This record gives sequence, C-alpha cells and structure tokens, in this order.
Amino acid sequence: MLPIMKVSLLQFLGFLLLSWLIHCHAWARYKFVVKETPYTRLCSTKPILTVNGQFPGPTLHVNKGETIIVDVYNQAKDNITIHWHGVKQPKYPWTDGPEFITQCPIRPGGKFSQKIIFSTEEGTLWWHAHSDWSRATVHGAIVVYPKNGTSYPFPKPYAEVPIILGEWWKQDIMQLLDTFLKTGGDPNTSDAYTINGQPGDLYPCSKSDTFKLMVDHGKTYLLRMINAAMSDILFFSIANHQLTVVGTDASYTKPFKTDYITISPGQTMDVLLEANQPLGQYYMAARVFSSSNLVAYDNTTTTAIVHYNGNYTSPPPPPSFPQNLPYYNDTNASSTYARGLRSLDSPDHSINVPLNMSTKLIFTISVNAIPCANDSCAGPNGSRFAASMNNISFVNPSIDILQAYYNHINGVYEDRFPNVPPLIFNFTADYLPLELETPQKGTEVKVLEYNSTVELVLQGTNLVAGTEHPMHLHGYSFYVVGWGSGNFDKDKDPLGYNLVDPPLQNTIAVPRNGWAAIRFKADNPGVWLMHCHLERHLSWGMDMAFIVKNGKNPEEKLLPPPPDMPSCY
Ligand SMILES: *[C@@H]1O[C@H](CO)[C@@H](O)[C@H](O)[C@H]1NC(C)=O
Ligand SMILES: *[C@@H]1O[C@H](CO)[C@@H](O)[C@H](O)[C@H]1NC(C)=O
Ligand SMILES: *[C@@H]1O[C@H](CO)[C@@H](O)[C@H](O)[C@H]1NC(C)=O
Ligand SMILES: *[C@@H]1O[C@H](CO)[C@@H](O)[C@H](O)[C@H]1NC(C)=O
Ligand SMILES: *[C@@H]1O[C@H](CO)[C@@H](O)[C@H](O)[C@H]1NC(C)=O
Ligand SMILES: *[C@@H]1O[C@H](CO)[C@@H](O)[C@H](O)[C@H]1NC(C)=O
Ligand SMILES: *[C@@H]1O[C@H](CO)[C@@H](O)[C@H](O)[C@H]1NC(C)=O
Ligand SMILES: *[C@@H]1O[C@H](CO)[C@@H](O)[C@H](O)[C@H]1NC(C)=O
Ligand SMILES: *[C@@H]1O[C@H](CO)[C@@H](O)[C@H](O)[C@H]1NC(C)=O
Ligand SMILES: *[C@@H]1O[C@H](CO)[C@@H](O)[C@H](O)[C@H]1NC(C)=O
Ligand SMILES: *[C@@H]1O[C@H](CO)[C@@H](O)[C@H](O)[C@H]1NC(C)=O
Ligand SMILES: *[C@@H]1O[C@H](CO)[C@@H](O)[C@H](O)[C@H]1NC(C)=O
Ligand SMILES: [Cu+2]
Repeated sequence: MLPIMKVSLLQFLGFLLLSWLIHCHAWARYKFVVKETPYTRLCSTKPILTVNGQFPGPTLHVNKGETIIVDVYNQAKDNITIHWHGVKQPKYPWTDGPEFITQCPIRPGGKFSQKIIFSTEEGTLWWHAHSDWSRATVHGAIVVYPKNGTSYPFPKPYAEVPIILGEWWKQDIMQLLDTFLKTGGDPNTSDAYTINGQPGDLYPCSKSDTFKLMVDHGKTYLLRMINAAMSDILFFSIANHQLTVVGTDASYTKPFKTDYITISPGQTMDVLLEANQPLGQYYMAARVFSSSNLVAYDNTTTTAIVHYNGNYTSPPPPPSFPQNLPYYNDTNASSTYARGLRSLDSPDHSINVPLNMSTKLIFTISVNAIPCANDSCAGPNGSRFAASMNNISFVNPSIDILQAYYNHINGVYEDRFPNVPPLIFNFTADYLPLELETPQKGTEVKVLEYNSTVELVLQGTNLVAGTEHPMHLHGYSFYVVGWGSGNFDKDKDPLGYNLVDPPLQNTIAVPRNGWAAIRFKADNPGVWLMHCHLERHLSWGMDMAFIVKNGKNPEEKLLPPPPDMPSCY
C-alpha cells in the first residue's frame, strides 16, 4: 500500500507544481526605450530614432506559442507606435501598433506595455515603428523557435544570424517626410542600402564597419532575412554560394535551392547557407528590383562579407562579387523566385487552404494624382501624388478605429469600403484617361463576418505609374493562390490557382500591372490594417482596414483592452 501512496502523493505534488507553472508563469518582459541617438554613416553624423540606442534594434527571441510583454517607453520628441509584423495577436488587436487604426500614438514621455501573443508563427518575423516614417531606423528581428521538444523540419543549423536589409538617408527622416507631403512630390531616394545597419564597403566611409559573417568551413548557417527597407524590393545573393530557402513570413516552405532571393519590404525569408567553398572572403550583396522606368530608385548596392575562419598563410584576396545577383529590371528573376515559394505542408506543418469561399473581393491598388491650383505641386504635371485602394485614398482618423468600433463612437469611420472596383476599366492599359487619376478620400472599412472564407484579388493599375506593390495584412497570414500579369480574369485565372501547396505569407508583392489572389479564413476578430509596405504609398493613402466581427462562441470574441491604452486626446 505504502509505495503506491507515495507515488500518488508525488504525482499530486507534480500536478500542483505544473498548475503553478501554467498559471503563475510570468511572461518574459522586455524594455524598449525609443530615443534619439547619433549615428554616423556615409561620412556624416545625424541623430536617428532607435530602440535602446541600437540600430537595428534588439532581437526578440521566443518559442512558438509564447506570450511576451514589451514595455515601450517613448523618450523621443516624436509620437511613436510599435508593430509586431506578422504576429497574429489572436483576438487582441489592442497592441498591434498601427497609429490611428488600433491605437493613438505613444506621446513623448509616454509608456505603453504591449502584450505580444504568438500562436501559429514559427520562423522569422520582425517589429517596427508604425507611425510616420520612424520605422526607417526603429526596427529589429523577431526569432520564433520551434516549441520546446520539437525541432526544425531541416537539420539543425550550426548557427543562426539575422540579416536585416535597410535603407539610409543622409537627410533627417522626419524632414524628408514633411517635405514630400508638403510639396506633393516624390520623396528623395535613399543614399544607401544597409545590411545589419551597415552600407558596406562600396560606399564612402563604410569599409571598417562593414558587417562580417564569420563562418567555419563545413557548417550550415540559418540566415533570418528581413527586408526593412522603406521603398524598395531587393535582390540578394552571396558570391559562389547557393542558398536554400526553407521558410517565409514565419511559415515553412519546401526547401528550394537558388542563386539569389527576391525580398520585398515587410517580407522575411529563412535561408540556409552551407559554408562549402574554399577558405576566403565572399560578398553578400543586395540591390533594388524595380521593373518600372518611370519610378526613381536608389541604384546603389549594399554589401557584407562572408569570411571563412582559418589559418591564412597570406591575407585573403578581396571578396568576390556575386555574379548571380539579378539586374535591377530583371522581372523574370523576380517571378522565377516567387514561383519557387511553396508551403512545406508536411504532417507536422500541414496547411489548410480555404476552398469554399463565402466572400470574394477585388481591390485595385493605384498610384494617383490630385490636381493642385495653378499646377503648383511637385507631383506629375504640377499635381499632388496620392495612392488608393478601390479608388479610396485612406485618411487617418484622429481617434483610432479599434476604439471607435469597440466603444461605438460614431463619425470616426464608415463601413462602405467597396467589394469590387467602383469603376471597371482596362486597369493595366498603356494609356489611361487622366481624369481616372484622381481618387476619392475617405476612412472606409470592410466588415467581415466571423469565419467567413475570403478570397481577395489585389489588382495593380497603370494609373500615373504602374509598379510592384508589396501588400501586407495585419492579424492574418494568407495563402497566395495565384498571381499574374494584366487584368485578373475571373473565369480563366482561378483555373491556374495553386490550391495544393500555396505559400502562407503576410506580405505579397503584387506584380507591376498585374494581380495576386490571396485566401484566408476571417477567424481573428478585430480591426486589421491592410496596406502597401512601400512607405510613400502608405503615406499617400494605399491602405484600408478590415473589421472582423466577433463569433457566437465565447472564445471567438475580442478580448478587453489593456488599462494603459495611449490616450487620443
Ligand atoms: C525552452 O527551452 C529553452 C532552452 O532550450 C529554455 O531556455 C526555455 O526556458 C524553455 N522554455 C520553456 C517555456 O520551457
Ligand atoms: C531632397 O534632397 C535635397 C538635398 O538634400 C533637399 O534640398 C530636398 O529638400 C529634399 N527633398 C525632399 C522631398 O525631401
Ligand atoms: C545610378 O544612377 C545614377 C544617377 O541617376 C547614374 O549616374 C548611374 O549611372 C547609375 N548607376 C547604375 C549602376 O545604373
Ligand atoms: C589554426 O591554427 C591554430 C594554432 O596552430 C590551431 O589551434 C587551429 O585549430 C587552426 N585553425 C584552423 C581552422 O585550422
Ligand atoms: C534592363 O535594362 C537594360 C539596361 O538598361 C536593358 O538593356 C534591358 O533591355 C532591360 N531589360 C528588361 C527586361 O527590360
Ligand atoms: C528566367 O530566369 C530563370 C532563373 O534565373 C532562368 O533559368 C531562365 O532562363 C530565365 N528565362 C528567361 C526567358 O530569361
Ligand atoms: C460552402 O459554404 C456554404 C455556406 O457559405 C455552405 O452552405 C456549403 O455547404 C459549403 N459547401 C461545402 C462543399 O462545404
Ligand atoms: C493662381 O494664379 C492666378 C493667376 O496667376 C492667381 O491670381 C492666383 O492667386 C493663383 N492661385 C494660387 C492658389 O496660387
Ligand atoms: C488592356 O491594355 C493592355 C495593355 O495595353 C492590352 O494589351 C489589352 O489588350 C487591353 N485589354 C483590353 C480588354 O482592352
Ligand atoms: C502629364 O501631362 C501630359 C500631357 O497632357 C500627359 O501626357 C501625361 O500623361 C501626364 N502625366 C501624368 C502622370 O498625369
Ligand atoms: C468557426 O469555425 C470553427 C472551425 O471550423 C468552428 O468550430 C466554429 O464553430 C465556427 N464559429 C462560427 C461562429 O461559425
Ligand atoms: C501625436 O499624437 C497625438 C495623440 O493622438 C495627436 O493628437 C497629435 O496630433 C500627434 N502629433 C503628431 C505630430 O502627429
Ligand atoms: Cu505600393
């Protein structure tokens, strides 16, 4: 009798301990202090906004399914908000971050404790400011490891390295923003791209600070790639090395080997690098992909160095440049890469593509021009640049939409965002009537029933200047079931959809003068922003919000707000 009693007692104590661990386990807490910090790049020094004085900012490490708290202190002189890009925040949009969508800004001197709820994400994500243009320097990596006790669906890499691609202006970023919004023209292009904050030695004054990845021959490294640039889709390649892509946007893909990757602002890629070349130094390099010759871009090239550890008898020769880095206008290289991205869909990482669609939407995405008196603005023909979705150029309210929705405050937004383009024309024609260039302005949302299965076709247009648009949806990942050039054909194009292993992403680069079709199940109630991740297009109004209603069941409803939401007044 006694031994059995003993075991039960131990089991009971074990149960008590386990319950304590589950219920009293404190969430990991991080402190983010946003402040101005002087940084020197390209031979000159300027103060930039940083988190904890770091550029790029600190990396967050979590396991799949964890919740963490980040206490954000604003010690800068500008408003700030922070967004956790790609984290779904189930039922909890309160700390998602986009200013005037889910919160009002944290004002100078203010603080906001943001709860970040990880669920299905596994891989690489990132965080960034989501107010004005602060995200140029206020950003960092989020690494989501597999749950304890599980592992990667590929051999464990020897080491893991975030590779953050960014963009640097010599000019003050707030001044840049003020100027182009005031004049109505294009913002100046950047002066450099950066890899982990460093332009690299093809730029002046950068040689000694160039980022170096030290590798051991024979080992495999997991590069956690993030495109944090403001305006540009980028090609990236490493001299003499092939890359194996194993994930994107915190979802695993079928491994595929490639000489280069294409990564748009907002996207992440998990890439394996095998250090299998002779001892020496090799450049990793990134430069822009832009298929439009009407849109100005920064045509410089950022580099970092892969350096093999070893006993060199003489100094290694200068690094070689990646011969396979595609040229700026190589649309074929970009689409070939995109076709390679397919969900892993293994038993441990299965996918669930919605097949029975309840809600079909088509949104045009356009660059626009608004006439100015006496053609006095700096945009095309003296007009002012704008941008729109379904011809509505989004206007930020002064009270956030989430609060207005939750507290039934009238007059903040309207719910008449159209399901289809209000005017059907040849969206991708070479020449379009100039009167189509002027959009409406408004703060319109699209309301979705809980659990509706949504197919959304994003249709690029050739108004003003057709270009690629990396579209990002908050609160969800979506399956990219198809994309192509020209106008979406609702009869023909769905026949070519990939419903077997489409990639699961939170950002999709819609091809220039083309379309992309995405599918998701609206099972995350809240207010969720959708927008172009080219920052100037967002500033010009290429955004809208979905309101996903609560479900019937108690566990399908929005959670209450935290007590310290930043005030709007
Ligand atoms: C998971 O494992 C890591 C190290 O392997 C450990 O640091 C961490 O505390 C573990 N987390 C939990 C929730 O058990
Ligand atoms: C572009 O840069 C020039 C030179 O630095 C500056 O004078 C001008 O105001 C800038 N334009 C914008 C839109 O920021
Ligand atoms: C980049 O642009 C500058 C200025 O427009 C031009 O002078 C230069 O030739 C371009 N460089 C390349 C490599 O295209
Ligand atoms: C380099 O030389 C040192 C000392 O001779 C030795 O300990 C080390 O293992 C060598 N490293 C490599 C990579 O060969
Ligand atoms: C890309 O640009 C080069 C140089 O300007 C040009 O020769 C080539 O035809 C262009 N390629 C495409 C696909 O437009
Ligand atoms: C397109 O790119 C792929 C991969 O870079 C290449 O194999 C193929 O030959 C290219 N096709 C054309 C038409 O250039
Ligand atoms: C598809 O959904 C509709 C309701 O939206 C439902 O009535 C129908 O049974 C579903 N069909 C299948 C095959 O699941
Ligand atoms: C436009 O031009 C007219 C005639 O030159 C002038 O009277 C008027 O003040 C101008 N309007 C603006 C807004 O500059
Ligand atoms: C739309 O414009 C494109 C580009 O000029 C053209 O190739 C296409 O035939 C046009 N489509 C229709 C339906 O007119
Ligand atoms: C500017 O005006 C010219 C002449 O009317 C026209 O051909 C061109 O398309 C206009 N550009 C834009 C972007 O509106
Ligand atoms: C939503 O879908 C889930 C899973 O299919 C189902 O369990 C739940 O009952 C649905 N809720 C509503 C309100 O339809
Ligand atoms: C800062 O945020 C407050 C509160 O929402 C707002 O009233 C104010 O206009 C913002 N300031 C700027 C410069 O955007
Ligand atoms: Cu865009």
